[in-house]
Amino acid sequence: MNLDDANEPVVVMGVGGAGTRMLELAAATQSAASSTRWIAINTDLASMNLVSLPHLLIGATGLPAVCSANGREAALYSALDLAEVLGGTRRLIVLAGLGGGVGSGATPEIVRLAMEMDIDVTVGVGMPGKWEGSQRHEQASTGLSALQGLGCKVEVVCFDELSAELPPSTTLDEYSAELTKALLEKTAA
Ligand SMILES: Nc1nc2c(ncn2[C@@H]2O[C@H](COP(=O)(O)OP(=O)(O)OP(=O)(O)O)[C@@H](O)[C@H]2O)c(=O)[nH]1
Ligand SMILES: [Mg+2]
Repeated sequence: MNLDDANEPVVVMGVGGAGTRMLELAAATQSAASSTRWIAINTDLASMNLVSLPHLLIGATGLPAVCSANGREAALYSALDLAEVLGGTRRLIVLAGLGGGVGSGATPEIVRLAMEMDIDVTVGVGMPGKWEGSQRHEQASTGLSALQGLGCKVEVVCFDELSAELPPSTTLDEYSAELTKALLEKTAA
Protein backbone atom coordinates (compact mmCIF):
# COMPACT_ATOMS: atom_id res chain seq x y z
CA MET A 1 0.00 0.00 0.00
CA ASN A 2 1.29 3.46 -0.85
CA LEU A 3 -1.02 6.28 0.13
CA ASP A 4 1.29 8.81 -1.55
CA ASP A 5 0.65 7.45 -5.04
CA ALA A 6 -1.52 10.41 -5.97
CA ASN A 7 1.57 12.60 -5.53
CA GLU A 8 -0.08 14.83 -2.99
CA PRO A 9 -0.27 14.69 0.79
CA VAL A 10 -3.09 12.57 2.11
CA VAL A 11 -4.86 12.93 5.44
CA VAL A 12 -6.11 9.70 7.00
CA MET A 13 -8.65 10.29 9.75
CA GLY A 14 -9.96 7.74 12.24
CA VAL A 15 -13.34 8.64 13.75
CA GLY A 16 -14.49 7.12 17.05
CA GLY A 17 -12.89 4.25 18.96
CA ALA A 18 -12.79 1.70 16.14
CA GLY A 19 -11.71 4.34 13.64
CA THR A 20 -8.87 5.34 15.93
CA ARG A 21 -7.73 1.74 16.36
CA MET A 22 -7.77 1.23 12.59
CA LEU A 23 -5.83 4.48 12.19
CA GLU A 24 -3.16 3.33 14.64
CA LEU A 25 -2.78 0.01 12.82
CA ALA A 26 -2.56 1.78 9.46
CA ALA A 27 -0.04 4.35 10.71
CA ALA A 28 2.15 1.56 12.07
CA THR A 29 2.54 0.14 8.54
CA GLN A 30 3.56 3.45 6.98
CA SER A 31 7.13 4.23 5.91
CA ALA A 32 8.98 7.01 7.72
CA ALA A 33 9.34 8.97 4.47
CA SER A 34 5.59 9.16 3.93
CA SER A 35 3.95 12.58 3.96
CA THR A 36 0.59 11.13 5.04
CA ARG A 37 -0.96 12.89 8.05
CA TRP A 38 -2.83 10.80 10.62
CA ILE A 39 -5.55 12.31 12.77
CA ALA A 40 -7.83 10.65 15.31
CA ILE A 41 -11.21 12.21 16.11
CA ASN A 42 -13.33 11.32 19.13
CA THR A 43 -15.68 12.77 21.73
CA ASP A 44 -14.22 10.49 24.38
CA LEU A 45 -11.45 12.27 26.31
CA ALA A 46 -10.34 9.20 28.28
CA SER A 47 -9.69 7.12 25.17
CA MET A 48 -8.25 10.09 23.28
CA ASN A 49 -5.64 10.55 26.01
CA LEU A 50 -4.27 7.10 25.15
CA VAL A 51 -3.69 7.99 21.49
CA SER A 52 -0.14 8.90 20.51
CA LEU A 53 -1.07 10.08 16.99
CA PRO A 54 -2.30 13.65 16.42
CA HIS A 55 -5.89 13.88 17.59
CA LEU A 56 -8.83 16.22 18.02
CA LEU A 57 -11.44 15.99 20.73
CA ILE A 58 -14.84 17.05 19.38
CA GLY A 59 -17.98 18.08 21.24
CA ALA A 60 -18.40 19.65 24.63
CA THR A 61 -18.72 16.68 26.98
CA GLY A 62 -15.52 14.62 26.77
CA LEU A 63 -17.72 11.51 26.95
CA PRO A 64 -18.51 8.71 24.48
CA ALA A 65 -21.33 9.77 22.15
CA VAL A 66 -23.17 6.40 22.35
CA CYS A 67 -25.87 7.51 19.90
CA SER A 68 -25.58 9.06 16.43
CA ALA A 69 -27.40 12.25 17.41
CA ASN A 70 -24.72 13.03 20.00
CA GLY A 71 -21.94 12.18 17.54
CA ARG A 72 -23.46 14.48 14.93
CA GLU A 73 -23.92 17.27 17.47
CA ALA A 74 -20.27 16.95 18.54
CA ALA A 75 -19.05 17.32 14.95
CA LEU A 76 -21.25 20.37 14.44
CA TYR A 77 -20.06 21.86 17.75
CA SER A 78 -16.43 21.46 16.66
CA ALA A 79 -16.89 22.36 12.99
CA LEU A 80 -14.39 25.23 13.17
CA ASP A 81 -11.71 22.99 14.73
CA LEU A 82 -12.39 20.30 12.13
CA ALA A 83 -12.15 22.84 9.31
CA GLU A 84 -8.81 24.00 10.70
CA VAL A 85 -7.49 20.43 10.82
CA LEU A 86 -8.64 19.87 7.24
CA GLY A 87 -7.18 23.12 5.90
CA GLY A 88 -4.88 22.58 2.90
CA THR A 89 -5.93 18.93 2.52
CA ARG A 90 -6.70 17.75 -1.00
CA ARG A 91 -7.37 14.09 -0.32
CA LEU A 92 -8.99 12.63 2.80
CA ILE A 93 -9.52 9.02 3.80
CA VAL A 94 -11.87 8.50 6.74
CA LEU A 95 -11.99 5.23 8.69
CA ALA A 96 -14.74 4.37 11.19
CA GLY A 97 -16.81 1.58 12.68
CA LEU A 98 -20.44 2.57 12.22
CA GLY A 99 -22.11 0.79 15.15
CA GLY A 100 -21.31 3.45 17.77
CA GLY A 101 -22.34 7.07 18.20
CA VAL A 102 -19.19 8.86 17.04
CA GLY A 103 -18.55 6.78 13.93
CA SER A 104 -22.17 6.82 12.74
CA GLY A 105 -23.04 10.38 13.77
CA ALA A 106 -19.88 12.46 13.41
CA THR A 107 -18.48 10.85 10.24
CA PRO A 108 -21.20 12.12 7.85
CA GLU A 109 -20.84 15.66 9.22
CA ILE A 110 -17.04 15.57 8.90
CA VAL A 111 -17.35 14.26 5.34
CA ARG A 112 -19.93 16.93 4.47
CA LEU A 113 -17.58 19.62 5.79
CA ALA A 114 -14.61 18.20 3.86
CA MET A 115 -16.62 18.03 0.65
CA GLU A 116 -17.69 21.64 1.12
CA MET A 117 -13.95 22.42 1.31
CA ASP A 118 -13.48 20.72 -2.09
CA ILE A 119 -11.52 17.85 -0.58
CA ASP A 120 -11.58 14.51 -2.40
CA VAL A 121 -13.05 12.19 0.25
CA THR A 122 -13.07 8.40 0.46
CA VAL A 123 -14.69 6.73 3.46
CA GLY A 124 -13.94 3.20 4.65
CA VAL A 125 -16.41 1.84 7.19
CA GLY A 126 -16.86 -1.36 9.15
CA MET A 127 -20.44 -2.55 9.68
CA PRO A 128 -21.21 -4.25 13.02
CA GLY A 129 -21.62 -7.99 13.38
CA LYS A 130 -25.05 -9.56 14.00
CA TRP A 131 -24.00 -10.38 17.55
CA GLU A 132 -23.86 -6.65 18.37
CA GLY A 133 -27.66 -6.35 18.29
CA SER A 134 -30.29 -4.43 16.38
CA GLN A 135 -29.66 -0.99 17.89
CA ARG A 136 -26.07 -0.89 16.63
CA HIS A 137 -27.22 -2.23 13.26
CA GLU A 138 -29.86 0.43 12.86
CA GLN A 139 -27.41 3.12 13.89
CA ALA A 140 -24.87 1.80 11.38
CA SER A 141 -27.44 1.60 8.56
CA THR A 142 -28.56 5.18 9.19
CA GLY A 143 -24.95 6.37 9.25
CA LEU A 144 -24.16 4.48 6.04
CA SER A 145 -27.21 5.94 4.27
CA ALA A 146 -26.16 9.43 5.37
CA LEU A 147 -22.68 8.87 3.95
CA GLN A 148 -23.95 7.42 0.69
CA GLY A 149 -26.35 10.36 0.35
CA LEU A 150 -23.40 12.77 0.36
CA GLY A 151 -22.04 11.35 -2.89
CA CYS A 152 -18.51 10.58 -1.68
CA LYS A 153 -16.78 7.25 -2.28
CA VAL A 154 -17.84 4.82 0.45
CA GLU A 155 -16.18 1.44 0.91
CA VAL A 156 -17.89 -1.00 3.25
CA VAL A 157 -16.68 -4.13 5.01
CA CYS A 158 -19.26 -6.10 7.01
CA PHE A 159 -18.10 -7.89 10.13
CA ASP A 160 -20.07 -11.07 9.33
CA GLU A 161 -18.75 -11.32 5.76
CA LEU A 162 -15.12 -10.70 6.70
CA SER A 163 -15.18 -13.02 9.71
CA ALA A 164 -16.69 -15.80 7.55
CA GLU A 165 -13.44 -15.72 5.53
CA LEU A 166 -11.25 -15.96 8.65
CA PRO A 167 -10.52 -18.99 10.87
CA PRO A 168 -12.92 -19.44 13.82
CA SER A 169 -10.00 -18.88 16.19
CA THR A 170 -9.50 -15.27 14.95
CA THR A 171 -9.33 -12.83 17.86
CA LEU A 172 -10.90 -9.34 17.82
CA ASP A 173 -7.42 -7.81 17.45
CA GLU A 174 -6.68 -10.04 14.46
CA TYR A 175 -10.09 -9.23 12.99
CA SER A 176 -9.39 -5.53 13.46
CA ALA A 177 -6.08 -5.88 11.60
CA GLU A 178 -7.81 -7.68 8.72
CA LEU A 179 -10.58 -5.07 8.60
CA THR A 180 -8.02 -2.27 8.51
CA LYS A 181 -6.09 -4.00 5.73
CA ALA A 182 -9.25 -4.55 3.69
CA LEU A 183 -10.46 -0.97 4.11
CA LEU A 184 -7.07 0.55 3.31
CA GLU A 185 -6.78 -1.54 0.15
CA LYS A 186 -10.21 -0.36 -0.91
CA THR A 187 -9.86 3.31 0.06
CA ALA A 188 -6.30 3.89 -1.15
CA ALA A 189 -6.84 2.28 -4.56
N1 LIG B 1 -11.99 -2.79 13.72
C1 LIG B 1 -12.50 -2.66 14.92
N2 LIG B 1 -13.82 -2.45 15.03
C2 LIG B 1 -14.31 -2.28 16.26
C3 LIG B 1 -13.50 -2.30 17.42
N3 LIG B 1 -14.30 -2.05 18.49
C4 LIG B 1 -15.53 -1.87 18.00
N4 LIG B 1 -15.55 -2.01 16.66
C5 LIG B 1 -16.70 -1.85 15.73
O1 LIG B 1 -16.94 -0.46 15.60
C6 LIG B 1 -18.28 -0.14 15.97
C7 LIG B 1 -18.29 1.20 16.65
O2 LIG B 1 -17.65 1.11 17.92
P1 LIG B 1 -16.79 2.32 18.47
O3 LIG B 1 -15.89 2.83 17.41
O4 LIG B 1 -16.18 1.85 19.74
O5 LIG B 1 -17.91 3.42 18.76
P2 LIG B 1 -17.70 5.00 18.66
O6 LIG B 1 -17.85 5.43 17.25
O7 LIG B 1 -16.44 5.36 19.38
O8 LIG B 1 -18.97 5.58 19.41
P3 LIG B 1 -19.36 5.55 20.98
O9 LIG B 1 -18.25 4.85 21.73
O10 LIG B 1 -20.66 4.84 20.98
O11 LIG B 1 -19.51 6.93 21.40
C8 LIG B 1 -18.74 -1.30 16.82
O12 LIG B 1 -20.13 -1.46 16.70
C9 LIG B 1 -17.98 -2.48 16.23
O13 LIG B 1 -18.67 -3.02 15.11
C10 LIG B 1 -12.10 -2.53 17.27
O14 LIG B 1 -11.32 -2.58 18.21
N5 LIG B 1 -11.66 -2.69 15.99
MG1 LIG C 1 -16.22 5.32 21.52
